[in-house]
Formats: sequence, C-alpha cells, structure tokens
Amino acid sequence: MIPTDDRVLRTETTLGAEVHLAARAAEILRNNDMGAWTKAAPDLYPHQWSWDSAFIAIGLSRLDTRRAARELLTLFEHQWKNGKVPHIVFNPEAPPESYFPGAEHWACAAASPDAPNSPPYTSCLCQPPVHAIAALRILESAADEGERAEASAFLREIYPKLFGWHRYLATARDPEGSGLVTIYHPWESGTDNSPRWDEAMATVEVGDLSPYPRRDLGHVDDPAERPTDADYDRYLWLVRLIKGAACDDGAIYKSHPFLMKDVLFSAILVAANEALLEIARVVGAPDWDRELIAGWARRSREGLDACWDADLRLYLDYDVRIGRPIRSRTIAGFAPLISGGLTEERLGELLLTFDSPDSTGNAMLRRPLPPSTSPGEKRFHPRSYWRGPVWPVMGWLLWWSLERAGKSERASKIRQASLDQIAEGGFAEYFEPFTGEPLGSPDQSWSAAVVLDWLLVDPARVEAQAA
Ligand code: 9WN
Repeated sequence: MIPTDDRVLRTETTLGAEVHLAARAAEILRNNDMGAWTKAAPDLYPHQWSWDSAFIAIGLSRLDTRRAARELLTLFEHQWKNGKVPHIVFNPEAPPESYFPGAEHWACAAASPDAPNSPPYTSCLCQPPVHAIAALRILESAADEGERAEASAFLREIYPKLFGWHRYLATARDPEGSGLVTIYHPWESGTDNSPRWDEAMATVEVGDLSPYPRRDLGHVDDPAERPTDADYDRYLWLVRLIKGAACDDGAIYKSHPFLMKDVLFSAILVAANEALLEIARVVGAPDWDRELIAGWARRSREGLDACWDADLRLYLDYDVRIGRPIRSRTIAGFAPLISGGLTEERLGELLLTFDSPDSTGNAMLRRPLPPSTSPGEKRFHPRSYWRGPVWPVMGWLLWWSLERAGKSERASKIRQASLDQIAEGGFAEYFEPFTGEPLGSPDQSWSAAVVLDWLLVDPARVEAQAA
C-alpha cells in the first residue's frame, strides 16, 4: 500500500527540511501526549476524540509501536456495551471551563444501560470508524521482528473490540440493511457545519435551552472560523433529544429529527472492514466472522453505488426522514474513492470532478488540495470550518485512497501540496484554501500525525532532532 519510492527521500535539501518537519510533528504529539492517550489539540480540544485518536495512532506508529497501540486501546476501554465507540472520552483533569459541552453535559448519558463505567464520562455519539485502518497500519509500520510481535499481540487484543464496533454500525446504525450508516448528529460525521447538513438542520425546532458558553470561540481569532450560534443551538438540542431517548438507537430512530445516511462515514467503514478482514486473518478469527465482515463491506459498496449522482458527478448523502438525497457539493462526495472497488468508468467520472474547478482544479486555490466544500457551492465559505477550508487529515484520507486506486500521480501531488502547506503555515487544524492561512487550532494532533506518516523518516533521526 505504501509506495516504495516515498521511502527514499530524494535530495539532501528536501531531506533536511523533511526531517525538520517530522521532528516538529513528533514534538507536537509529545506535547499533546497525556500518557496513554493524546489531546486532539492543546487548548481547543483537551479530551480524547475518537477518529482523531485513530489518525494519531497512524502517526505514532512511525515512532513507537507500543504507544500507538496504547492510543487505540485507551479509547476502546471506553467502548459502550453495545459496541459503540464514543466520539469523546472526557479528561477528568481538564478544567470544566476548557471545553463546552464538557463531561457534565454528557454525564446523564451514563445512565444508559449500554454506557461504560464512569468516570471518565463519554459522549453518547460516535465518529467515523478509522480505527481498524489505524490498527492494521500499526502492524504495517512495524520495523523489525520485535515490533511485529508487539503489533500482532495488540491486534489479537483489539480485534474483538473492533468487531463489536463494526457490528454495532452494521446493525443498530443500519436497521434498513442499506449498507449505509445513519448518523444522529452533525458531530458524528466529523464534518460538523458542512453544508451537507444545512437543510436538515434548518428543520430542527429548538426548544428551551438554558444559556451556555461558546468556549470554542475563545480559541480562534475570528468567530467566522467556527460554527454559528444558531448551529450550536441545534447541536445542543439534538444532544438533548438523544439523551431524552436514553441513547437507545431504536427509540432515536422512531422520533429523531436528524437521521442521515452519511456517505463519508459509510465509505470509511468499507475500508475499515477491509482492514478488519485482514486483521481477522492475522489473528486467526473464525470463518463466520470473516464472512460477516466481507458481507458488510459488500453491502456497503452496493449502498454507496446507489448514492451516485450523475448530474453532479458526486456521491450524495441521504436524508432518511424525507427520503431524499442531499444535493450539496462537498468533499464527502468523493467518499467512494476511500471505499474503493469503483469501475474504471465511475472512477474516471469522479476524478473529472476532483480535477475540475469545483475542487482541486480551481485556479484560485493556493495549492491543488480539495476544499472541504466546493468553491462552486453557493454555501461555500473559505474561512468557516467545514464549509470551505482545506483539512490536512482529509488530504491524508484521499492520498491513501488514490494510492490504493493506483492513481499514484494524483496521490503524490496531494501529499506534496499538503506537506508544503504545513511547512509554510504550521500544523493548523485547517487552512484557508485561497491564501493558505492557517485557521482553527494550532498544533492540532492529527495534522502532526499525518505528516509523520507521510514522511516515513527514520524514527531515531526524528527523535534526535526533536530532543
Ligand atoms: C466536536 C476534534 C474534533 C474533530 C471533528 C471536528 C471538531 C468538535 C468541535 O473537532 O469537532 O466533535 O468541538 O468542534 O469537527 O472532526 O474530531 O479535533
């Protein structure tokens, strides 16, 4: 999966710059390290986030097999009894005023019979399942026999937990058997204020909410970089409804105003199921497990195929309540690049959109990196979070997927442009697509993690440089 020529750093000049960048990435992860898990960002996100931790484990696997494995094992210690992996595990030591909504806001979710023991408290939402991909990457990154033995032991420990997580998503989150995962909240998509959710969110009628603090705004220069107050009211109201349903999937499904088949989440699950199938082979899991996993992946591919929109040349999410696809042009529309297995014809059509002015081919872009929302979309906003900025972590997902699809040239361009962007602007959470200005949180852990994975430099040299 990893191109061998990427292992060879080409010239002495790039070598020096890349070692320096990797050393800085390692330093960021070290500064955000809480011992057995990593803060998503130093101040804005002082807790453990689910999909952040998976990307962090991918980066850590380049430095330290054991620590990378620990990152995922810590997260899975807080897995719910029904298999759900919570989107946040709250750090009991973080000051209460550091993040809103914090642990106290979610504490009553612990009353659910499925919730794990607390404290620490967890949220009752989940996020895209990058974890099996990360777990397998820990084995793939192992540099010698000792690391491989350690990684294999880790895979044996985490396999049943990953299996339970994927089973939860394939059942409770897909009662229709469509192959597509239903999310209950924009936070579950990981692309919180994406225009993908605008229409559905506009129909959420917010009831009585007590005043609450927007702590996130204290960590950015410009409030336009974060979701609006109206977005937050709806986010909190949806959480209230989910807690009101005792976090029970069946009850939520009956009455919840936000039920979305998320193509990005579902495509990541396909790639994660493929990784899980490989892990099942490594750990010698029974045949019936493997058949189930392969069946989930197959069904999801079919479900995703039905989301193709020939007009927009993108894949579209689907609103379960109104029974209609959501016509918005965002990075999620490329999701089946991640699940793979597309026909050459479909892949070609999708890449036409990818290369067009609606995405990486837009002449105004600072670098040819896909903006989170298409500049051609009327709700595009270049500074607002998931409504336009470029996210390094999305660059990693697309780079990885293009490599898998055999499109190495495009993949290399994304890798190089992403590294240049970070070398110029730092390890920001996201970037203004036309100027390259770093936005959101500085020193974001997953931005550092993907840089480490991209550079693949000798860990000993990174450590020496960072010391
Ligand atoms: C809510 C931590 C998380 C990411 C999400 C990103 C953002 C949280 C927030 O930060 O969401 O979960 O408070 O805005 O949207 O993808 O996991 O980095």
